[in-house]
Amino acid sequence: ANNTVKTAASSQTQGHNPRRGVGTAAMNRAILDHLHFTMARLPALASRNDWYMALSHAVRDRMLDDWLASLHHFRNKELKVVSYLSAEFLLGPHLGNNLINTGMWDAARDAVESLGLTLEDLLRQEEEPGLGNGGLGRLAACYLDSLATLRIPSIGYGIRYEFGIFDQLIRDGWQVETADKWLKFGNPWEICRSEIAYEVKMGGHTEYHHDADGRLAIAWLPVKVIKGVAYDTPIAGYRSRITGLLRLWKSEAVESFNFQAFNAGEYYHAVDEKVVSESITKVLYPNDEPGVGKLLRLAQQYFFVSCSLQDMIRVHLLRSPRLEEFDQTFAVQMNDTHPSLAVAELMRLLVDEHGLGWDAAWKVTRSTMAYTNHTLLPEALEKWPLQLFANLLPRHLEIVYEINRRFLDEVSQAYPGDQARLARMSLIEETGGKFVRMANLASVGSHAINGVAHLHTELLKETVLADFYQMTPGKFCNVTNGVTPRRWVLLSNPGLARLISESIGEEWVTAPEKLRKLERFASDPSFLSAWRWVKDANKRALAATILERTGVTVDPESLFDIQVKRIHEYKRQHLNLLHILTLYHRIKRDPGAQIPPRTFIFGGKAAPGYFMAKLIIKLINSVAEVVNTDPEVAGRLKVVFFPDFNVTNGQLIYPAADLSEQISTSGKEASGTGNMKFSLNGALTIGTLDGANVEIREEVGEENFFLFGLNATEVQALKKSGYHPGRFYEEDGELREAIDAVRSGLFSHGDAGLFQPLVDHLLYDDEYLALADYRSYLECQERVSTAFRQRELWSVKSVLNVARMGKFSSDRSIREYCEKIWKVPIRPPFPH
Ligand code: CJB
Repeated sequence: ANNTVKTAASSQTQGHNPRRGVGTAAMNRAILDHLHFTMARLPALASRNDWYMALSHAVRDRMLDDWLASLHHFRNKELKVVSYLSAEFLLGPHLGNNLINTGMWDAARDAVESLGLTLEDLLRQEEEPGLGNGGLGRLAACYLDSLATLRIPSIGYGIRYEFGIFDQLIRDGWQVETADKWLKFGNPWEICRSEIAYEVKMGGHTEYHHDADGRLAIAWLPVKVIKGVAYDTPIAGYRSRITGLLRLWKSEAVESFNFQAFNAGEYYHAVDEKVVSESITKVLYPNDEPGVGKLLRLAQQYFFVSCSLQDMIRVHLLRSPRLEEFDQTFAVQMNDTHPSLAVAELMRLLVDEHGLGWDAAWKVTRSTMAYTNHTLLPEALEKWPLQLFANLLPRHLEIVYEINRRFLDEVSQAYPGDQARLARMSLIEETGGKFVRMANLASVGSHAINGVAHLHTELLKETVLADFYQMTPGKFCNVTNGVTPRRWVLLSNPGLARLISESIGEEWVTAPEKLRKLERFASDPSFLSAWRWVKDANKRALAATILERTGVTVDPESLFDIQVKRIHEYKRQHLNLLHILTLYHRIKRDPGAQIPPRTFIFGGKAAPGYFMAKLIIKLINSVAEVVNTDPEVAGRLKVVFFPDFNVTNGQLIYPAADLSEQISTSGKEASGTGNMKFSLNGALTIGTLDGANVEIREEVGEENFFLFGLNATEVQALKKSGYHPGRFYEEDGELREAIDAVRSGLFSHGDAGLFQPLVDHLLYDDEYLALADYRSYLECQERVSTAFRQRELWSVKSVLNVARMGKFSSDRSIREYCEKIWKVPIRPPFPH
């Protein structure tokens, strides 16, 4: 900003405004121009990627007017900016979504066709930016869509990983990870802002001295300084004329050549520096719900938080010189604890670099920051070994100690003599090795703490953050997750979207409560048959892709029973398997058994180091091999593991589901968002009372939801009274039969040892109570089968599911964040 060159044009706030045509002819011209000028290709020699790039550039050009106008809001003192800090943004492919949101789909399709290509082909060319693991990263992406759609000035800040989440291959039934080279062919959606760059210090030590005025000054003498460079991606709101900003940081060496080293002949040393600096943003850690951390991950978290806060301070100073008012410029949301170093870093920037006193800095830090918790799994609560923290961030450790000292004073005043409470609430864990507890840091440094579904927030208050809740109950609130209906219906299920819009108009896209109007069509036979026609077409499309990717032929008439999500024991893919095995045995025993044909589809990645999850993938594939080739169940059961579940594949899978599997142990899934995508696309849910399932069931009606299993209270009680999974095995013949089959080597070519670890885990530990819920799950699945035989009634339930899912739009979630947490006014919708 300070090196802006003054020209006649720069005095106009809107700057140069080259309106670009969005008609077919203009698009056609623009694509050819980009092929020529950007890609330097002759049409006759252009590859599919060349055309994809040319089209994407043409689309991006047309997003820039709105974007540049939107960026202007950051300088408008009247508008608070939402800053969403997240280590993950699982965006999914841009092109299709941008065409939908900007309204350029038809023009682009026609232009592409006039060039002898198909839009479908070019859409397939895009490598999705998989900069996230699963639910948490995808939630961040849905929220960016809603922020822009609701015209709220916002910046998503994160990390530009060179390698995102790994690609999953299945070899011999096992997961094999390969590097995700999403940048291989170039990324037309980002703009590198080399002049927006910040230095980030790491390591070393601190020194204290008195400055000329006798004041105590603190100097942090790092051993390393790394540069973060901004890469900006425009996020189109749905027909809102607002384009949001996603700013991702890439790490670089401060000087790409260290000339001193170079001159001394240490050329390799100089290049090493560059390699080390660039390694910070090299790769996404592929664990969802992570365990004990690694130095590089801590460095990643600090790096992106520091760049983001420095950037926010720069923007704030364009508005006002008073950093005490920082909270009027920004509302900062920490997406889980990954960005929670922001609390200490903002304190450091304000106190050490901008000269604020501690109290003033603490006041503004707290009123700026808010924290969303996404998990109750104790092993997933981030904590950093103290020594590792001290080595990388010596100054931050001092700040954490000072925050802790003052905080524990408050705790002991509120609860005199309660040593146990002090130990639990301390930012430092001292029981067996010292750790910095990031959830405690985030909680202390925030004015608001929220869970992501009603049940999750209640459990949060009762369990992991109980002490914090008791001390400051007013800080806690719930914001149930939501998903964007733009990507997850309009883009991924155009057939359904068209049918809905023809029946009730288009308003539902931004006002999904209007979906309720569908209820009256649930009794209209011709509507129901159109509804079924759409679902069947989606199933046929998925069946074709399954054949292409796995070689398995599935029957689109069969019940598509789908579980797609990360593979984790708490999500209980193995419970699903036990059901499959039981059906298999029932049919073998009684070929006349009344079981409607089912296709079981699984998808999801396992963390590369999570042995049990990988073994579950192997077991799914092993069961598939046996079931799919057994003539006695031919035409009745099929099992498929759909490889490489990601956003792109999700867009194909959710619309094709009849049944959505949401079967986690109650109390373990914070919310779930796949559950929402399925139901919004007309699948019925079989699920436990967990996460957002509870609220989905409330909305769609209990008669339209297949409920089974223990609830969270019962789970806790059973665990407390001493859970013996072996007893369920002994007492339930069908369960025994299923487990014994796995144990006998039936699915492992006679190798009885292969699945032994999984079987032992179930029989002797079964932390997630799969055996306790087995019978209830089976009975519920029988109700599903019965219901599916009455196709008409099933379709009614399917329509009612969609009609009543309005609550789960991410627009509603974002409005709640605005009201309850960010104190950002909700602007009226843009008049279309
Ligand atoms: N979640 O994906 C993650 N990663 C984590 O580290 C912690 C939680 C998931 O976040 C989603 C968004 O809130 C939730 O819907 C999901 O239940 C939770 O597991």
